[in-house]
Amino acid sequence: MKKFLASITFSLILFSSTSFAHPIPLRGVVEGFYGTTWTFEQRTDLMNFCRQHNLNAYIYAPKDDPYHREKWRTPYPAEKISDLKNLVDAAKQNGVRFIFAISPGLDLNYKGKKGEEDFKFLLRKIDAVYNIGVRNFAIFFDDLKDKKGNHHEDGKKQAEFLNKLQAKLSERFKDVENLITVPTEYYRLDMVNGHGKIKSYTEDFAANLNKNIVVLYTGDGVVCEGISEEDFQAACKIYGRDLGIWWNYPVNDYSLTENGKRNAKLALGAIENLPTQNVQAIFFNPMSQFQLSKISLATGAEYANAPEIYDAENSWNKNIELQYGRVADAMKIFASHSRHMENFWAKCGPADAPEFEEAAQFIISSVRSGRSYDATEFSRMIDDMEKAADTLLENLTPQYLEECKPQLEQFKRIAQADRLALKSLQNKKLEPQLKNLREEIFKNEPTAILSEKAALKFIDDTINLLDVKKKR
Ligand code: LOG
Repeated sequence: MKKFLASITFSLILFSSTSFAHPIPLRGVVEGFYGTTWTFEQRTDLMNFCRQHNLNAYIYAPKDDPYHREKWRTPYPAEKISDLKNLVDAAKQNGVRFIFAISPGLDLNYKGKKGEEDFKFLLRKIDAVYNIGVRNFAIFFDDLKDKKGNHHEDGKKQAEFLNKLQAKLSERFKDVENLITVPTEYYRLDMVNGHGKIKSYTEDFAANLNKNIVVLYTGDGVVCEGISEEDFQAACKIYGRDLGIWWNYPVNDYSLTENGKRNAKLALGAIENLPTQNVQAIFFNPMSQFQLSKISLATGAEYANAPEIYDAENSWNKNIELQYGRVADAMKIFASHSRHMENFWAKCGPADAPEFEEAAQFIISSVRSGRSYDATEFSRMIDDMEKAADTLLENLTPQYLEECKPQLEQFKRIAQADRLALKSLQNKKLEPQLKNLREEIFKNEPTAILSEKAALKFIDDTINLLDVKKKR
């Protein structure tokens, strides 16, 4: 009976949720990050992932594929074309639109003889992938600013160029879908000046661009905490059409170690704070760490399939369980300390380990004001962190481990230092090893970062509080 009731409830939930769900029409992944591109094997794996999570599109736009941007005129070598063909086939088999993007803006000529020539180069490039089955195309004009942060683009010329391409493509091929683009001013606060007036580039681009061309933008900033319904409507209003979103999470290409070779922080949180109404398209820009991107991507897929009822926390837990099976609990602990991405211009992703942060702050303030506190639960959290790091270091397959080993080792060091910090607070005396351990955390090359405001901060807060030398 119980089982029966449960199944009725379950179908009711399913029914009500599906009747509520309005999937975003075009939803998927944009491989649009800087740095090491994904391999063809990984991309093929992604097509399967997209089918499983009901994502229907993938944009091929790796910034560091020279043929995509720097050498956009140069045709792909035969070998690369054959790799692309296999990928396009895999996309088709999995019901995923393969969208081929070119970023010609670095040196594109729009007008005159050179403009004609460049138009032909572009068509040639498109023909080559049309012949292997590609039916969706995108032209991106992002990141064309000079060192001073100014760009010299002409919105009208760009729009006319795209219109001409769109017309040409639909004349030549009956089966090519509408173009997708990203303007040069691709975040809302860059589309307007200080007084809220629309800048001339955006005004010209928006006014002249064929209404069927899908425009993607990244929110109020390049990497931002969310897009409210109002912010989204405001951006759509600027463009006079419903926009699509290029969402810069879990991408971490702007978080680099000192030697610039590795991503310092992994973005392992859920997608959150995105609008639910009138979104035409959503594309998540991932990390070069392919396997680890799947946590956010799976949550993003849930959002995209049912924005109105999406529950980020719930989705995050569920998808880690699906992906990590018997080490899911350990992964949840590690991932919870590596979700928030922030630097002087970027801010995105749920807070790192909020429960830990709260407990740590409570203890620090208790010590400061001479109040007593119970650290049993906090101490257990620290033990669990170290255990989680060990479990993952021992059990993750090499494929996963190669994407997060420095971060896991760092996580372990931080947990050990947290334990010493707690002991120091309890004895009101700095443990002799604590400062060394703290230094080691940053001495390790490459420097991996996590939990800056929670587990890492607890060490620093403790040292600041107890370091007698510092106080003098
Ligand atoms: C690039 C993107 C990069 C991302 C995050 C867009 C439209 N373009 O600042 O390739 O991965 O930021 O660093 C970008 O977001 N530009």
